[in-house]
Amino acid sequence: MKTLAALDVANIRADFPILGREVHGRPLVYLDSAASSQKPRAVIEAMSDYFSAHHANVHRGAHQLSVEATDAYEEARAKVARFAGASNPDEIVFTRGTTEGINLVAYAWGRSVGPGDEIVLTVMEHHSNIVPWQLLAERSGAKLRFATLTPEGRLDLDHMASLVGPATRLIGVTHVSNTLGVMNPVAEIAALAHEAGALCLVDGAQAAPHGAVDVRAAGCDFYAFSAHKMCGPTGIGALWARPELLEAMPPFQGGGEMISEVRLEGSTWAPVPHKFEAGTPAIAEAVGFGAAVDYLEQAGIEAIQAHEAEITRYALDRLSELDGLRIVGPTEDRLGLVSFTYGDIHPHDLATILDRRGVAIRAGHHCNQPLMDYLGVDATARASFYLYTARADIDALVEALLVARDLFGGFA
Ligand code: C6P
Repeated sequence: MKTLAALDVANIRADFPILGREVHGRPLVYLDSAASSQKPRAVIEAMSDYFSAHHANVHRGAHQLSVEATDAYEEARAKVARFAGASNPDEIVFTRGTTEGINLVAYAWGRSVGPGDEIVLTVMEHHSNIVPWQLLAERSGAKLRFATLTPEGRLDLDHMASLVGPATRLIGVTHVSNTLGVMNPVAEIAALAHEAGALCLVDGAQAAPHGAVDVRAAGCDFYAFSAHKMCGPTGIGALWARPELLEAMPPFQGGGEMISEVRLEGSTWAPVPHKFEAGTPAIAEAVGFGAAVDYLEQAGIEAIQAHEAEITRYALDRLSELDGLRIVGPTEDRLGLVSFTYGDIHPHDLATILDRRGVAIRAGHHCNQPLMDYLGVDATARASFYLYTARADIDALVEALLVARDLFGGFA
C-alpha cells in the first residue's frame, strides 16, 4: 500500500514570507485563508520574473517578448486545465475569479433562458452564486428556487430533487460551503440536473484550493474557481465549461482579443476560449496562477488534504472545549474551516480582540446573507485553514478566545 508522506508544515511555512511578520507586536496567526490564501515565494517570484524579463502583450506582436508572454500565458492555461482535470486547455476561460465566471455563464448562456424557466440554487450559496441569477431572472422572467438544509446543516438533496422538473434549466451549487464547510455531492447533483434535461454549474471557490476539483468526476457543465484562494494572485480565476457549451454560447464582453474579424456591419468571434477573453488579459496573474498550481502539486494534493483534515479535526476538538462556543453547521466532515459564535460576544468584536493578539479570523455574514437568515444568526466568526496552518495557530486561537471571554467578564 502506498504510504502518504506527511506535509512538512515547518518547511511549507518557510515558503510564505508573510507568515514571518508580526501584527500588533505579535507573530501573525493567519486563520483567514478561505477569504484569501497567502502566497508562497515561488508565486511571487514567478510574477516578478515575468515582469522583469518577459512582459509584452499577448496574441498580438510578432516580436520575441510577445511570443514569450503568449507562451507563458498559454502554458498557465494548460497547467490550470490539468489541475482541474479538463481534457483540453481550450476548455479553460481565464476570468477575474469565481464571481466573474458565474456572471459570464449567467449572462452568456443565460441569453437562452426565458419566462417559465427555472434555476435551482441552494440557501448555502455565496452571493456570487445568487445575485447573477437574480439579475438573469429580472432580465428573462425566469424563476429561482432554493434547496434548503437538513437539521445537521447539510444540503437537503431530497428537497433539491423535489424542486427539479421540466422547467429546470440549470442547478447552481457550491462544491464546498464557505460558512458550513460541507462538501456537496456534485456528481449526484449534476446527474439530477441531467436527468431533467438541465445543466449544472459548480461554484468551486472553496473546493479548488483543497485540490478537490476534477471536472470530469464532477460530471458538471460549468465549474468556476479563483486563483487567490489557492496560493495564486488576485484578479484571476478560471471557468471550465464543456466545449460544446463554450462553442454555442454568445460572447460575454466585446472588444479586442475576442474577435476574428470586425467590420462596421458586424463582427465574428475568435475561437474558444479567446471568444470569452475580451481585452488585454491578466498575463502576470495567469503566470502566478500557473506557479500556484505547480506549488500545490509539488507539495502534494493528497498530503495537503490529509493535513487539512487533521488540522480541522484538531480545531473542532479544541474549540469544543470552550464553554459558550457554538459551531455553526456540522461538527464532522468539514473542509478546512470552522464557523462559530462565542457566548454573546458579537463576531466583529471577537475578531477585533483576536486581531490585537495577532490572530486573523473573519467575522460577518461571509457573503452568505440568505444562509445567515436561514440559520437565524446575524453573523459568525470563522477560522479557516490551509496547508501552512500549524497546530500552534489553533492553540493561539483558543488562547485568544479565552482572553476575549475574560474581557467580557465571562458568560452568563
Ligand atoms: N468567499 C470568503 O471569505 P471571488 O471573490 O470571485 O474570488 O470568490 C467569490 C466566492 C464564490 N463562492 C464561494 C463559495 C466563496 O467562498 C467566494 C469567496 C470569500 O468566504 C470572500 S466573501
